[in-house]
Amino acid sequence: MTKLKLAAALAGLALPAPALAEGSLNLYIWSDYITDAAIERFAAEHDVNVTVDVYDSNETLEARMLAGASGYDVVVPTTDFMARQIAAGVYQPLNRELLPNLVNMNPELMARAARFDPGNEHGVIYMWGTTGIGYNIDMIAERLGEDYEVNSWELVFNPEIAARVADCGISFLDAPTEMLPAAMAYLGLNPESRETADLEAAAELLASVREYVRYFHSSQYISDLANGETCVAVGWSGDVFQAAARAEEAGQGVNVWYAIPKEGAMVWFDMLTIPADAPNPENAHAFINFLMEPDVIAEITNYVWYANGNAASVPLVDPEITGDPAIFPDEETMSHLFTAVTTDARTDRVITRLWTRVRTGQ
Ligand code: N2P
Repeated sequence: MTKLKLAAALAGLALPAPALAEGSLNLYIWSDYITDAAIERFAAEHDVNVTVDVYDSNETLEARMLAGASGYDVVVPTTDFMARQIAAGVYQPLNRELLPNLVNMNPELMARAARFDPGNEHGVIYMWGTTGIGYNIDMIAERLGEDYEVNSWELVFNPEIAARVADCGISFLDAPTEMLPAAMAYLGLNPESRETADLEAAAELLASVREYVRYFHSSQYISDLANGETCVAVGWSGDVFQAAARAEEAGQGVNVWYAIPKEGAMVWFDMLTIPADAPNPENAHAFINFLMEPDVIAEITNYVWYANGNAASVPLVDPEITGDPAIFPDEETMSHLFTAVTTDARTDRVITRLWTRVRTGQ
């Protein structure tokens, strides 16, 4: 808020509607995905009031977007969801003239994202990562033996093994389009298939371990893993590393780590996009351009532990992060990764029906 606006607000004066485009920016983003420092820096440099709301599922974001008039200027869908939202007219094409920092982006990664958005017309990669297994090293060793290596989905999908660790707390993501393909990978099915029979087989597997799952939630697990409240979480790479970092800082002897299972894991890209009806499209572009400044995005990666899509930022990222194949997958790890697949309305209904069954255990 400028001094003038602050003075007016304190005096209880009604402010005229912001006449200048630089008035505000409303961001809707995944929880635990950006730093306050970055938001404050953008607000100060651009003299803009920034509001931030958070979500932890693509389904939640999609419902807001399809309802329209969300009031948001920048939102961050994952590529598979973004593709069908683009088809539904939810996002505006980006104005490249307002995004000179696009030159900093990694062309190979942007080409991957372009499979969901030809020409990268509507989105820029924010962060990307994998969906794997977060775990408490000591609690697993106590239950499965010092030699047990966490490198397979069996830890959560084999009922005999899951049963042995259930007492220290297993959580699953409340994300059917990620949990079902993970189960398919474990079953040896093609995890990119969306055939009803394959989805059903996956749901049946998940139902068979349901009794060992303490909860389904897509953000709670960060603090639970960090505090030792739970010992296994199917979760997103950076979130698990955030849990590990928090645990280390707390110094209570909780050791958390992350594994990309050998049967394969999903790699996904989260995209910066601008809703078609964004109230402040110029600020939205300015913000996306700001997030493509190498030092800005490197600082965020250093805090959220997700790989970004900005090639120019890599030298500024903590070597502990760039050197970790679980965060910046090497060729070998990449070869085990499968991608998210955009589903149509019919398949969506199948997935929703199966997921209800999995969650309720019926
Ligand atoms: C951040 C989770 C973002 C990853 N908490 C989901 N695509």
